[in-house]
Amino acid sequence: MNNKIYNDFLEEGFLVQQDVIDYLSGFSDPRNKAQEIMKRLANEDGVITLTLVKDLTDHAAEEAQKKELQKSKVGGEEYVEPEGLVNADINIIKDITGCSTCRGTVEDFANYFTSRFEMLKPLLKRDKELKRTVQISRLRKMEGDVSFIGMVTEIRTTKKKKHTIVEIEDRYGKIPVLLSKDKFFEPLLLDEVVGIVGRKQFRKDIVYCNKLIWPPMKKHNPSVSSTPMRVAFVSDMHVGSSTFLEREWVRFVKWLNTAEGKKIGCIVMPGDLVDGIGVYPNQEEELEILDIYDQYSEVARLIEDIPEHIKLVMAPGNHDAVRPAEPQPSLPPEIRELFDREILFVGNPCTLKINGVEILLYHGKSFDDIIPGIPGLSYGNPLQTMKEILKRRHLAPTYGNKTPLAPESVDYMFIDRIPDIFVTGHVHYAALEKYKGITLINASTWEGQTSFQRKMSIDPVPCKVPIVDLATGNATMKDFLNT
Ligand code: D5M
Ligand code: FE
Ligand code: ZN
Repeated sequence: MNNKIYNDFLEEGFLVQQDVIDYLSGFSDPRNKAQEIMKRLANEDGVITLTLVKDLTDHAAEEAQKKELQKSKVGGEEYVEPEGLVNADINIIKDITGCSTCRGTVEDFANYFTSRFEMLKPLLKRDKELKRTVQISRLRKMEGDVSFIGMVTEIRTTKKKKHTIVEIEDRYGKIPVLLSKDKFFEPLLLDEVVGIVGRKQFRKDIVYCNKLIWPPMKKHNPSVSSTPMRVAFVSDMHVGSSTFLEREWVRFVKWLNTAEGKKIGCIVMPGDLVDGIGVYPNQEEELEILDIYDQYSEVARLIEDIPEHIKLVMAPGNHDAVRPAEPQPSLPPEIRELFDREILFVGNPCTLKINGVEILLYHGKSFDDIIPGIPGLSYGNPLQTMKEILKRRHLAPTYGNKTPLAPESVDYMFIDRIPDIFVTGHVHYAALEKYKGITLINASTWEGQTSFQRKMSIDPVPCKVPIVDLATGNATMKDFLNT
C-alpha cells in the first residue's frame, strides 16, 4: 500500500517524505486521502512535508467543527464574528525549535549541502530547458547543447578578457562555466544552486553558458482570513541600546489602546528584541542596560500595556540570546520566564499561519552577504534583496560568510512554500510592497542611529509599523516617529 501512495504522489509530480506516507497509512482510506491532499496542494512547489500535510488535514477537520458549532449557535444562520478584539488563530508550519539535530560534523555538512541541492532540483526541473539535465561528471565526454544543475562554488574573472568563470559542482563532479562579458547574465551568489544551459566542445573541460535558470515563480494567489484580523509587524526593538526610542514606543502602545489600535489582533516581531551584550566590539559604550536578563525584563515592562487580546509572536535575531547560527531556535526558558504574559516564542526563520494567512518571517542577517554580493542592491532597498531571496528560494544562499549557518539535515533556509506575507527586519528600514501576489515587508526598528551605523553610512527609518488587514490583504504603514 505504501508504495502505491508514494507512486500516486510521484505521478502527480510531487516529491513526498516517507513520514508523510506513514502518516497517511493511518487513515481508513489512505489513497483517497492522498488524492484529497494533492488537490489542495495543486499550487504547492517543492517537497511535501509532514507538517504541511498535518496542517491541511487538521485544518479541514477544524473548519468543519467550527462550521457545526456556528450553526448551532445561531440556529442555522451564517455566523459573523464581531469586529475588533478577535483572537488570532496561529499555527506554526515550519520552525527549527526543538528539531535541531546538527552537531557540526563533516557528515552534517555533506548532508546539509545534499539537502539544499535535492530540495531545489525538482523546482528547477519544472523548467522545460532543464528536463534532460545530466550529472556534471558525465559532461566531460559530451559535446553540443548541455544542461545541468549545480552549486556555485567559485566565481572569478578572467585576467585579460574580463569574462566570468564560475565553478559549478554537484554530488559527483565539478566543471568551470564561462559567462561571456558580451552577454547579459543575472548575478550569481556563492553557494547558490542554479540551472545551466550551455554548449560544450568535445574534450574541452569548460561549458559556454547560454542561460542561467532559477526556479520558475508564477503569480501567487494569496489566502485571506475569513474573519476580521489585523496584524502589525514590529522588528528590531533593540531594548538596552542607549538609542532605544522609548518615547515613540510608548506612543505606539498608547495607540494600540485606542479603538483603531484594538483592531490589531496580533503583533509579529522578527528579531533583535534586545541589543544584547558583546555583539560587536566596544558595544558596552552604546548600552543603557548592561545585563542581558535586565534587557529582556525591560522588554517585558515595555509590552505590559499592550491590550491583552493582542497575541505576540517573538522570534530572535542576531542580537538575541540564542545561538547565532541559523536556523535559530526560539528564546530559552530562562528568558521566557521573564515575561508574565503569554507569548508565542518562535525560531528564526519561521513559517506560521495566522487565520489561514501564511507568513514567512526571517530576521534578515543574510542581507549582509547578499547586498555586497549583487550589484545594485543596497541597505536602503531591502525589498529588492527580498526579491533576490525569493528568486533563489533560499533565505541565506551564501554559506558561512557574515551569516553563520548550522548544517541541519534538512535545509530550513530553503523556501519550499510561497508565503502570503514575507517579513524581515535587520536593516532598520521600513518598506512595504506587493510583489507577484506576495506582501513584502521590512519592519523598521525602535533604535535610533548608532555610531557603528553612522560609520557604515546606515540611515535607519525607525518607529514605522506595517499593518496588514488579513481579511482584505490591504497593507499600510503607520508612523510613530513624526506624530
Ligand atoms: O544591524 C543593524 C544594521 O547594521 C543593519 O542595517 C545591518 C547592518 N549590519 C549589521 N552587521 C553588519 C555587518 N557585519 N556588516 C555590514 N552591515 C552590518 P543589527 O543586526 O541590528 O546590528
Ligand atoms: Fe537589528
Ligand atoms: Zn539584526
